[in-house]
Amino acid sequence: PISGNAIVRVGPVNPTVAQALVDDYDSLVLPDAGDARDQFLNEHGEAIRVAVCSGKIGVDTELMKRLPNLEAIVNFGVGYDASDVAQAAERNIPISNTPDVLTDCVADTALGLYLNTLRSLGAAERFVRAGTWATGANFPLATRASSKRVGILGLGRIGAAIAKRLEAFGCEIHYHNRSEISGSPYTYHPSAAALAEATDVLVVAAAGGPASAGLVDATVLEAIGPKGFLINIARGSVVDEQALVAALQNGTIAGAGLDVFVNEPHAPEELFALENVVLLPHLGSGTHETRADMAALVLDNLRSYVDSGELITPVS
Ligand code: 8YV
Repeated sequence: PISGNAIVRVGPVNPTVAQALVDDYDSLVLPDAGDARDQFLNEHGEAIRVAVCSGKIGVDTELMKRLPNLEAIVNFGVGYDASDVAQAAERNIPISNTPDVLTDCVADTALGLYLNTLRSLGAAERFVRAGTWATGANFPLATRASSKRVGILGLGRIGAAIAKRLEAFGCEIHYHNRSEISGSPYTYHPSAAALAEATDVLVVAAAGGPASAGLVDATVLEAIGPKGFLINIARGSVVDEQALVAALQNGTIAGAGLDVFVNEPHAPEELFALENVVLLPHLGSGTHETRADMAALVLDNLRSYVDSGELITPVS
């Protein structure tokens, strides 16, 4: 049996999950840093078999090494790139995530960013609030959002839900994945640059982690071009953030809508003064309903693992 001192919470997690870990499991909580963390790991590291974490702070390389008997990682979030996935695979440590339950909300956020960015709705709202409209000034014209050619970088569950929504806006959908999806109604491109070249808006929906790091680089941004836009609801790491800042400052691309950043909760301060970028605080899945569903799925995975040694939604 897996007892409370074999389960550890790593980093902050959803309040419902945190409470259940205490009430139902009497589990341990890893101190954030310093001597306390070190002492904790010396004392409990060997006994820990299950780690519960989130997409923010996972079981990273160093921590995983200090947990020699770790058997499973239960992750809050569909993305689990904060954990050392390669080491977990080597050690046969399964990871569960929270797919499907958040797909609609993240896709809705992508559409919100898409409309906001092309139609400058955030800047337009600031224009009213600042009293500028009342002076008789006209807000500058924006870019049509309907009937665009949109490239989805990462046509997975979330990418497909974004594509479906964009189809209702009359958009023509293109995509790039590592391999072509047979039977997909959308146009495949063999690289991110080719996708950006063929479309007006590039929407990043790829999983984070080493395989996608820096995929949207200066070359891809040039391919998006001065009339094109970038939307990112995936992970900041998929985009070369310094190249993106420069591209927005120089007009290499027309604009961007960003829910995710490399060093969250910090967005690059150079972007704060730019009107051609919409900045959100990583809220893709952030609704009461979806966060409750994610919490329930995390707790179902933990319960199942404790009772039967099987996760319900392991990542492949
Ligand atoms: C979560 C996310 O809020 O699911 C993901 O991958 O990025 C968000 O839905 C985040 O992981 C929780 O920290």
